[in-house]
Amino acid sequence: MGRRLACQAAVESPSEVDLETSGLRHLPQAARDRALAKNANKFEKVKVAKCGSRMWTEIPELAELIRRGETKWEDLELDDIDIRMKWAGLFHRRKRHPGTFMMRLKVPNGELTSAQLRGLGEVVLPYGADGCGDITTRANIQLRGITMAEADRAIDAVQAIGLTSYQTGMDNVRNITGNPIAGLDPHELVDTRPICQEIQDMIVNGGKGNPELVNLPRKLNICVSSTRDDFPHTHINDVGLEAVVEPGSGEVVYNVVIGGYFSVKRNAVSFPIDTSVTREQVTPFCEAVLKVFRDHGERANRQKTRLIWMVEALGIEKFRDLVGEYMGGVQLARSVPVSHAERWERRDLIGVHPQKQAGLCFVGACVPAGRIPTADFFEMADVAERWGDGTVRLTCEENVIFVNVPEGNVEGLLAEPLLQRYRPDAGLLERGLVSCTGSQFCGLALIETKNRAMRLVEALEAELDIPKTVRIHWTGCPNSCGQAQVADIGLMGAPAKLDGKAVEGVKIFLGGKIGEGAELAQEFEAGIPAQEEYLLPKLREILIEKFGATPKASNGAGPGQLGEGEASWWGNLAGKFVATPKASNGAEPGKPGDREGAWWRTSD
Ligand code: SRM
Ligand code: SF4
Repeated sequence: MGRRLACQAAVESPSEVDLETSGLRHLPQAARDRALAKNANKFEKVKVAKCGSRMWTEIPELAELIRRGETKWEDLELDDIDIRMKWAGLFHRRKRHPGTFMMRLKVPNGELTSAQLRGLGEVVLPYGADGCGDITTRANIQLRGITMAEADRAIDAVQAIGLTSYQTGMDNVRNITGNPIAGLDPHELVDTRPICQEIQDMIVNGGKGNPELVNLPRKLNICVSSTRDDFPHTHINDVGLEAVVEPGSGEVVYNVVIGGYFSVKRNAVSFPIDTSVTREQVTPFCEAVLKVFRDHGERANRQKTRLIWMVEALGIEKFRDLVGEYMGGVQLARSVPVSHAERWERRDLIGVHPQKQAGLCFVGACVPAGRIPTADFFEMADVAERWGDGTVRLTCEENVIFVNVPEGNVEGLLAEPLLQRYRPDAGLLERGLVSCTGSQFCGLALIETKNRAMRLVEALEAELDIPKTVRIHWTGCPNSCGQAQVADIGLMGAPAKLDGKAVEGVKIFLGGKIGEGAELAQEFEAGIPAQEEYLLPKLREILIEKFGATPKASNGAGPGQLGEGEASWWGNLAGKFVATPKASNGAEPGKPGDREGAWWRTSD
């Protein structure tokens, strides 16, 4: 077993640190001191011992050793395989699917070309029934099933199509989100795509990785909003840039809000810091914020290391001054006041909509719980090329938008088999459904989410008339990746008891508002067993009492069941969302597997 496989011992004293390989390398002395302090959290110790960015060169070597049969993934150093690999975007699914990885990408502003869609499909194709993808709540893609033996090839494959998986996990910046209909939107102030791309290129050095920004005290989320809908949710990002018109010059500038985030311990809504930046200042500003965070952020109690904690400790004025200093002595402008006489109804992007370009449409299609079976990557690419301009957009609601579709092509697009599964005319619950990964793959989950979410939506839509879209968000634990607190109805995995025994349960949140006047949902009820026989009547009651739903005129169906002859529109996918042991999936290497053995086959 070579040096690389030996256990990287925790650093006992600062003098033992090898600065070449340590995560301390790009930190100033004060930040090094915090990372080396006795009270530094355990992830700081892992980073001091070896920087996660080292995996960019070590993964190809390790994968090659595995391919040659000289080692096994089980023999690799635990901190490398379970923690540091995340700097390369590879998340070991030790608890649910040991030996396989989820690969998280960066898709700035959620835009993908048909070539990229096919390339992503190619990455997961070899894994047969174990491979699939997900659209995430940051309008991003995660791929599943990747093995250590193929890890380097997967990384190279996504780099070859102009994407990257670097710096997507642990203490790095997450996918930069923008307006999903940027460039097409009659109501946008600016096209957010080049801005998101520029910020990302700064962070990850054009995809090659940027060692200077790999050791933040914690994750950080950035988004750019260009309309009153606030599609990328500035209020729950650590850094939100809101395009506004500066009345004096008529120029678009960006008001800055800071500090939104969710966690087990605290859920914070971002607040304005009385700062605006010009288009030219956007990326230098983000870079300065990241460096101030890196250099001044706490590295002790991990529950208190997100950006807001540092800004609260410094004070807003001191924070602004520091950012200006890091930008080379810039005096940052104050924010631009914004007021609107009339209310703005946040737009629903599902369905067929005219673009600002005459004669062209965008078509939002509902992807059931955000899950993309491997074959659908290829089909999406074909459909986008056949009827649109060959590109698609992803949304934070885990859906897909086909863009630049000539009016004359809309009918053809709507008739595609893919759009019978990814429906542009989805029901008023399905179109508002968001679900995190849940226990199928996520080791932190308290409950299964996606499959359950789909079944409940189907049952509720079958029995209720619902007057308007109700946004139901599922999140498998209090980390709230599924953003339960922004939903009309948020369902969060939580403990519950049934006949004195612990069972999977949920906490229900109600009343989240997004867009203008955003507010977090408040806890409504806790301890509800997640089994459908308990949860379905509870949701039915909430929909009737709080959202004006009415029972459908009899369709012959019992409550919570489909009526006779009423086909389940997602029936083909219905069974594919629940974990089963991975032992045999019937897939031969390199071929899509027989779905019978797939791990998302229904079993509960
Ligand atoms: Fe998340 C950790 C999935 C968006 C807050 N999140 C995780 C991990 C990596 C845990 C793990 O190792 O298993 C999950 C991977 C599961 C898997 O196999 O997919 C995971 N998070 C997700 C995704 C995929 C949920 C989804 O189904 O869409 C989202 C990926 C976004 C992306 O493309 O990067 C995702 N996570 C979020 C969001 C929502 C957002 O960004 O708007 C949040 C809340 C907002 C925030 O971060 O402030 C979120 N995830 C967390 C946290 C709590 C962070 C904290 O400060 O405490 C954790 C746990 C942690 O970091 O310690 C976490
Ligand atoms: Fe996993 Fe919890 Fe995030 Fe869901 S909310 S993906 S269960 S960490």
